Amino acid sequence: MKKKTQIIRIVIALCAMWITGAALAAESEVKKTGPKAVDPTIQGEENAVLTQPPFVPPPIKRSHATKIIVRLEVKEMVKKMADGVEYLFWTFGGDVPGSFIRIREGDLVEFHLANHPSSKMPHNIDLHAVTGPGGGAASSFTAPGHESQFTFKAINPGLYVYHCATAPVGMHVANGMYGLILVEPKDGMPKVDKEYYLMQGDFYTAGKYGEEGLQMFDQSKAVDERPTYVVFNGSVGALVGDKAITASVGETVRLYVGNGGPNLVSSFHVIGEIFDKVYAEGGIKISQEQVQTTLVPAGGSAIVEFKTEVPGTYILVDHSLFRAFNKGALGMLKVSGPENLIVYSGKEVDAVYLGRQAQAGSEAEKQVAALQAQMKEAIKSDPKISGLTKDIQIAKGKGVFMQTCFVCHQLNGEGIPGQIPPLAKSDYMMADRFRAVRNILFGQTGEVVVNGKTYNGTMIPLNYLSDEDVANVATYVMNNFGNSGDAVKPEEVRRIRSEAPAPVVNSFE
Ligand code: HEC
Ligand SMILES: [Cu+2]
Repeated sequence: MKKKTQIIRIVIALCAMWITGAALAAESEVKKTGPKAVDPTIQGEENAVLTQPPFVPPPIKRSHATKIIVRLEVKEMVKKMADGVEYLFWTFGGDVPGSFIRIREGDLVEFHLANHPSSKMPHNIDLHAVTGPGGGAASSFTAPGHESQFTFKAINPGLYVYHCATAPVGMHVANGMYGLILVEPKDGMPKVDKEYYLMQGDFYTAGKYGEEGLQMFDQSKAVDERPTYVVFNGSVGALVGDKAITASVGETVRLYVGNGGPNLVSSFHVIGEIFDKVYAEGGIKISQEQVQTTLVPAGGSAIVEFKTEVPGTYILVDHSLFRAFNKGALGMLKVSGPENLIVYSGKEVDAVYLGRQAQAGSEAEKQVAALQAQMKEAIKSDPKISGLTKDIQIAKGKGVFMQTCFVCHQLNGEGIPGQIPPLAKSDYMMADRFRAVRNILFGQTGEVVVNGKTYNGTMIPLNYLSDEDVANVATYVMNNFGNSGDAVKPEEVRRIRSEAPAPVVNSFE
């Protein structure tokens, strides 16, 4: 019941947001030609180079301030969260984290925020590099299919987070709406050989870690700060295997590390490296040297630098280790080049230590998917194995029955005379292979005749059960209590679930 009112409230809030969005958008159309400030220090004009993670735009060579035009587009898109797991990400520029923006201290930034017409939500941007109320949020509120423009002067150098600040802010950030903007100091950043961009984020899904399919955002997990996923660059394995970042022995590497949160603070560590220099919290001073682990606050950043001495695979983690090994906060830096046995000698990656992450990467993923498809085919055509899968389903389904159905239908499936119909030897249930599935997904109410007796009650939908649970419990009840029937497959449940609920049949058939 509480859930229902909550949903209604959310719907009302969304409508209100949509209306204000439309109003603001209309207003901004009027304001478009407002006065433009003139800044005498600005010479020329150029378009900002934006890059997708893990890449960083080239260093700025200019020795003067300029007017720099940044065009960023918000897109809501379904992308991979982990193998077999998808999520509707809200992105700045199509990626999580959003495009990396690099400008110079003193630049005048003409910022264009477009919201793709396919978006369902209005969005805006709060850049921590902006000095001014809301960091640009109010001036950039943009309805789907619209574009906003505002201008700011980059007064403060540093590595800054940007994020969406549209209500509910936590949810927009939890869906991936964050990125980094580097405001290089006037004299530039010291030269290094390699620069990369990575950003941690915590994600909250209705299903547990690794549960396949398109996963929904889970508000209560987010409020409780119990993330299902904690990842670098938007998905489990985004920086693993052949997607690892790379360097050669002897090169200096600089990582621009951000943390979008929305909740967790990151204890950023590279296993087997020591940060020669850390610019704590994304400031422009080297704050410490010889650092093992540096804190990256939610809504904050850090810059770390180190020289690679020994070839091999270096594991990037949030050293809150269950996040790394059980929730995805793990990446790789692959360093190639000649061995340096004086500094280190030993085997490369310990596959047991890293578990599944060690062999991940897109090639391995494709291989596994192909093999799994082959295995499914082989299973289908082998009657012995398909028999065993049915037995497994029955055994699992019993567990679901004991948690969910038995309170009404009773342990022996006999039901309660006059109130709850029996599942035991139920002619009604067994007349249709998917009747049990439909009952579970869509509920049933009104008169029903089971084994010659009439019942007139209500079974509420139990559609919170996963496709697998429904398939298993249906298989269990149809192969128990004196019934015997076919197994129901999770794919069949998924298909039925996606159909509109069949009209309830109050059968005297
Ligand atoms: C809260 C009580 C309740 C729970 C829990 C419940 N049911 Fe039912 N179920 C009913 C009632 C009441 C009816 C009859 C509805 C009507 O009269 O139209 C029914 C009808 C059915 C029917 C069709 C009639 C028959 O006996 O063949 C099936 C099949 C069924 N339930 C399966 C299940 C399964 C499987 C579960 C567990 C996943 C379950 N039910 C959980 C109350 C419940
Ligand atoms: Cu947003």
